[in-house]
Order: sequence, then structure tokens, then C-alpha cells
Amino acid sequence: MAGGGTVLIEHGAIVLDGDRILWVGPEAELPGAHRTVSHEDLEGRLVTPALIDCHTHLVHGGHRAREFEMRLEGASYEEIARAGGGIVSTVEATRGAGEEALLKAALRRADALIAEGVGAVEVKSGYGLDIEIELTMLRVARRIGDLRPLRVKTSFLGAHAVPKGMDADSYLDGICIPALDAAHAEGLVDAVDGFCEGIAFSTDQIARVFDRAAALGLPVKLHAEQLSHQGGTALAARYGALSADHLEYATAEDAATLARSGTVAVLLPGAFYTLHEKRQPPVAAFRTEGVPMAVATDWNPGSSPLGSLLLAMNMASTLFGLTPAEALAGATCHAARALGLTDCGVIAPGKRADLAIWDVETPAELAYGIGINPLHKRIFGGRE
Ligand code: DI6
Ligand code: FE
Repeated sequence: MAGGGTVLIEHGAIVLDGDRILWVGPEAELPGAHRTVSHEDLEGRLVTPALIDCHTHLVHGGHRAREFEMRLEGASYEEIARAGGGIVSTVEATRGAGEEALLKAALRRADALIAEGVGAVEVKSGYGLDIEIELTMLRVARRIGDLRPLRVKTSFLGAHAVPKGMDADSYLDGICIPALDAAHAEGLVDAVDGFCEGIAFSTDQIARVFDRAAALGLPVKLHAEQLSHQGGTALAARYGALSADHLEYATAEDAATLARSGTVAVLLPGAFYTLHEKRQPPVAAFRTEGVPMAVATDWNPGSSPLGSLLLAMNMASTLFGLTPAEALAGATCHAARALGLTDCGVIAPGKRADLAIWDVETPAELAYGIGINPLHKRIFGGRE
């Protein structure tokens, strides 16, 4: 056992059959039938499942470097948002970008993740806040998966912010929920997300979006307790959410609630770091309750311009106290679960042959390095 639910096999062998894993175990126990197939000596390198980034906003226009400067001058994320910056400023940039420019920028980001061994990524909408651009964002997300060897899971995040000049309820009724219906009708939605926060939507408002998701048969997930405690975690659990994300302000009671609903806690240390947050998610309570903890980049232009899942793993260890093995499980098997994926995130017979091969001696080196990419190569669906 290497800890965090991971198992390290020394002198291991993996047999692939097309896009699937056929066998894994110690090389000494390799069945005779597999000894004659063509093979590659990995020279003692570490093999892990391909990494999975289960929370990103890869499709967006523009940047928010000015807000970075403002925070260094002492402004908070909420103050910037209330002053007209924040998410709604990226909405303007995204609406103005055009589909091809959004795709080009998103592909660059996807390529950066692929280059460090990522094989699956979640991509959210939420910077359109009108029907047309929410759909455009999701179409762009799907095109990433068509154009790159990468699995893309989409989340509809219409309930991300209230657009300028509207009140939250008329936005939800007049735009957000109709946009969800339209996106679902086009097959663009794998899950429904929301931002439950004082500067965004209340639990009652998110519940209306989740009711619609349930009616459409779609799973839900939620940005919950990031900047304050609003009760989003309990709400997410009530709807059997795949994941509750951020959770800095979650309590031990919330942890018990997540355990009961089987919801994954997605930790996003890039946002904690970027926003100079002080309060850490209740990692000890997650451990005690047996809540699976995933780790993701939250790659977005405002609260987490973080383009490295390996760095997110490092931050999860240094800032939140995850063991390196927990961080690795968080970027593989628990991340898969946060996306409702059951065929990846582990190396086991029958699972997809999505693997990352690393120039490291021990698994702990993956979270230990800061800004170091030790990827030797990635296998996606059995192919290099
Ligand atoms: N929480 C986040 O961390 C991102 N969205 C959210 O609801 C931030 C998005 C942004 O600031 O643009
Ligand atoms: Fe986010």
C-alpha cells in the first residue's frame, strides 16, 4: 500500500488489449500467455492512471490580470466582483471572443494538461449567461474532445453569476433554465453545476436549477462553501451530487452529510492560493468520515489561473495537508468518481488503457515537485 488508497506494485507489468487494460500485477506473476506478446521495457519508471482534472473552466475569453494586481493592493474577490469585475467581466470577454477564438485558446489549455499526463477533463460553461453563448461554450468543450486525444465531460454552469442588469430569479427563469433545456436537447450536458455563494445564488435558487436537472435525468455538482457557509454542501448531498467543490467553509457535519450521500469533495487549492484564503477545507473530517477527496485545477481566469494539475496536487499537500498519495488518488480515481466515470482513474483489468508514465522513482515525487513535469509519456486509449 502506498497510502491514500493507492497500491504500488514494484517490478510490475501491465498488459493492454486495444483500448483496455487486460492484466496488471507483478511481472513475476505474468501469465504465460502474455509473455510472448510484444512488449516495451519502461526501465523502472512509475506508471499511474492518466490524470483527471475534474473541475475546470477551460473555455473562456480574456484574462483578469488587473484583478491580480488589485488583490495585491488589498481588494478581495467579493469586492472586485461587486464592483463589476469578477465573473461578469469574463462574460463580456467570452461573449465577444467568437467560437473559433474560444476553441483556439481552450485547445492551448487542454494541450498543457495533456502534456502533464491528463487523459480526462471536465469543462464548464458559465461565462455566457445567455442562451447562445452558454451553448457555444459547451459546443467548444465537446470539440476539444473531438480534436484532441482527451475525454471531455461537460458541466452546465448557467447558475454561475447574475448577468449585469438582471435580478437572480428572472435570470434563472428567463435564461438559465431555458439554456439548460436547450443544451440538454443538443446533447451538450453531462452534469449540472452552480455557484452557491453570497455573491452568486442562494440554496433555494440552486435547488430550482437542480430540480430541472433531476427532471432531465442529469447528475449535479456544486461550487459550495468556498467563501462563506451557505448550506450548499447539504443541498448538493440532498440531490445525490457527484461532487461538492471548494468546501473551505464546510463543517465536520457537512463532511458526515457528504459521506452519507457518497458525494466526492473536490479540493481546489489553486483558488485558495489565488484569493489569499485563510480557511482550509475540513480535510481531517473528510478522512474520518471516509469522504473521497479529489484534487483539480479549477483553471479559470479569475480565482484560479492554474494550468497545472501536478501543481494543484503539490498545493493540496502543502496548503491542505493531503499526503502525496492522497493527492495522487485525488487526481485519478476520486476525480473519475467526481465525473461519474467508472472506466478510468485506476489501473485494473477491463478499465481504459489511459496511463501516465513518469520519470520518477516514487509516487510521492509527483506531488513533491513544484513546476516540474516529469512525464515520460502518456497512453490514451491504448495509444501513444
Ligand atoms: N468559483 C470559482 O472558483 C470560479 N467560479 C466559481 O464559481 C471562479 C470563476 C471566476 O472568477 O471567473
Ligand atoms: Fe470553479
